[in-house]
Amino acid sequence: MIKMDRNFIVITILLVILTGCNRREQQESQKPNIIFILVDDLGWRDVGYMGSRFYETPNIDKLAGMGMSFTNAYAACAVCSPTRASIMTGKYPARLGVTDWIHFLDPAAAETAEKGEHPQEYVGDIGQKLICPPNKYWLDLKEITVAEILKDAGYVTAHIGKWHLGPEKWWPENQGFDFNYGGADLGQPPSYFDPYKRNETRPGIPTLKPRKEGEYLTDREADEAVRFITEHKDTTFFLNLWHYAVHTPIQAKDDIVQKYTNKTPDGDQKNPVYAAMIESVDEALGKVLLSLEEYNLMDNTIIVFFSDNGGLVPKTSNKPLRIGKGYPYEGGIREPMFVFWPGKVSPESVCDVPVTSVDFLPTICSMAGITIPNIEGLDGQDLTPLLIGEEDSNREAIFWHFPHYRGQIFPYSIIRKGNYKLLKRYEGKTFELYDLDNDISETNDLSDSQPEKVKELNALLEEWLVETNAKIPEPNPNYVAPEEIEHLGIGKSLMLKESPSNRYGDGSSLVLLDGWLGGGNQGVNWLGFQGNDCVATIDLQGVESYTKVSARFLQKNNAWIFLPEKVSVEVSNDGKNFVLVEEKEIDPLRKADINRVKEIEFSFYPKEHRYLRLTAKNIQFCPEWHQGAGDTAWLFVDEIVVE
Ligand SMILES: [Ca+2]
Ligand SMILES: [Ca+2]
Repeated sequence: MIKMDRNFIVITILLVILTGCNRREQQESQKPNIIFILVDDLGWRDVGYMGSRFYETPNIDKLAGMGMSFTNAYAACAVCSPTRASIMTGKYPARLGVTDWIHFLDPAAAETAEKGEHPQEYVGDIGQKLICPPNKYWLDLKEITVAEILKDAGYVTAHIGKWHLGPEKWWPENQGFDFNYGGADLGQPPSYFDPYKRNETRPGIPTLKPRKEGEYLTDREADEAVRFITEHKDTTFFLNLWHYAVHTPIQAKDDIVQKYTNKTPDGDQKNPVYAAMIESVDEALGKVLLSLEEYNLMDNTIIVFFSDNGGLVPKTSNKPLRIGKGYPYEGGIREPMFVFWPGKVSPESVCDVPVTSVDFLPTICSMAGITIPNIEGLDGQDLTPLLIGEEDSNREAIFWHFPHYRGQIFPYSIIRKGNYKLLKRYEGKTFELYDLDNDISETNDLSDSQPEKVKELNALLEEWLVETNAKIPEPNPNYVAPEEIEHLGIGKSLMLKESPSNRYGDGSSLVLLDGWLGGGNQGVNWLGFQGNDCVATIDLQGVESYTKVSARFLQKNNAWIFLPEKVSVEVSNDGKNFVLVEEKEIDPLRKADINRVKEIEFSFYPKEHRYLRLTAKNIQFCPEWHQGAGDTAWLFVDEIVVE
C-alpha cells in the first residue's frame, strides 16, 4: 500500500511538473489566430486607403495602416472560383483545372457530378472561332488546402460566406473546415436579405438557415464570425470570412444607401447602393475587431484582407486601372490587399513587389510557424520575408491563364515580369505589351515597338503553360461565320411594330437589311427582342417581283435565346391592307437544341408587291425544361432576305 502510494505521489508530482511545463511552453509558442477576409468582386480602389473618396471604410483603412499594404497584389484570375481555388491550394488555376467560375448549376453538370467526373469535352459555341477546355465542376478533394494544413496543426477552422468551389461533396466541411456558415455552390446570394431567396420557387443559401426576416447578409456573416470567435477564443483558430458582398445583386440597407445618395460622387464611383454594400463590409470588420479586443486577441491574431477579382464596371470604377472584373487588364486582376501581423509587420508599411493569391498558402503556413508541407506542384511563394521587411523574393514572373470566352472577352494568358506585362490572346490580335511602371492604365501597347521583349516573355509564358499542363483553346469546327449576300431588300426601309433590345450590337434594325447574314455570335449582326415579337414591315420602295422570303433565327439555351413559335409573311400594295401568304409553325423546342442557327424560308409563285411583312412570334417565356423556366425569352432575327 505504502509503496503504491509513494509511486502515486511521484507520478502525480511528475504530472504536475510536466503539465506546468506544457502550459508554459504553449503560452510561449502559442500559434497566432488567422482571419482571412475575402471580399467578393471588391475593386482595387474600392476602399478609402486605396484612394476612394466616395466609399467610406474607416475600419479597413485603420487596420491596413496597422499592417503592410501591397500595391501590386494580384488575384490569380479575373473571375472568382479560380482565385478562390488558388488561395486554398497555393496553386495556379491552370494547374488545378479550375480556370473559370464554376458553372455547377448548369443542368448538364448534375449527371457528371453523380459519376464524380469532371466534364472532359472541349466546349464550343457556334458564334466562337475556338473551342475551349472544360472547366472543372469543383476543387478536387485530393488537393491539400490551407485549412487542412492548419487543422492538422491544431487549429479550429471555420468558413463563413461565399465558397463557390463545387457542390455539396466539395463544400468547406470536406476541405478542412470544422464549421461552415453559408459556403455552398453559389456564386452570389439569391438575395442579400433573410431568408436570402430571390423568389418563392428558388431556394436561399442551403448552409445558412434564415433566422430574422430582412436581416442583411453581411451583418449575419459578421455575427457568425463574432460568435465563432467568442466560442473559440481559448483555442487557436483559422477563420475564413469570405463575404458574399459586394457581388451582384446590388442590394444594401436603406439607411446606409440614403447617406450615399446625398454624397458627391468620385468620378465613376457613384453608385450609392454599392457604396452601402462596402460600408457594411467595413462594419463587419469593425465588429470582428471589437470582439478580438474584448478577448485580448489582437496581439496574437493575423488578419489578411483581399478580393478575388477586380471591381465590376460600371457598378464601380477601378481607375486609373483599365476596366474591371473579367478583363485581362489591371482592373480585372489587381486587388486591394494588406496583412496585419502584430509584432512582425511594421505599421504603415507598403510593399510594391508583385504578389499573387497563390502565395497565401505558403505565407499563412510560414506565419503560423508550420513547416510548409511538400505539395507537388505548389506554385506559391512564402511572402513572410517581404512582410518582415527582408529582401525581395526571387520569383521570376507571375502568370495567368483564362482559356475561355466571357462575352466579348477572348481566351487569354498573361505573364507579368518586372514592370512588363504581356497579354496573349488566342483569338484576335495575339499580343499586347505594357510597361506598368510608366503606364499603369495600359494605354500604350508596346508589342510592335518591342518585339524582342514580346519574344522573351512569350517564351517564358509558353514554358509555364507546358509546365502547369494548361489546356489551350483549339479551332472550332462548328463555328458559323456571318455571310455576305445579295438580295432585293438591302438598304430598303423597315419599320418594327415592337421594340428590339439595344443590349446586343447597337439595337439598330438596319442589320436586318444590310446584306449580312447573322452567324453564330448573337453580338454581331443580329437583332434581339426580349419578350417582344419581331413584326417587320418592309417597304421595297417600288413594286418588286420576288419568289422567296427567308429569315435566320437563333437558338442558344445558355443565353435564353429561342426559336420563334411561328413565322408568317404577308404582302400589300398600299402598306395598309396586308394579305397573308403563309404561316409556319416552328418545331417544338427541344432541350438538346442548345446551339443553332435556323433558316425559315417561304417560297411562292412570283409576287409583285411593294410592301411585305414578316412576323416572328416570340415564345415569350423560357420553356419548362429550361433553367430559366418562366423568365422572359429572347428572339433573335437576321437577316430578312427578299429574292
Ligand atoms: Ca468574384
Ligand atoms: Ca444582317
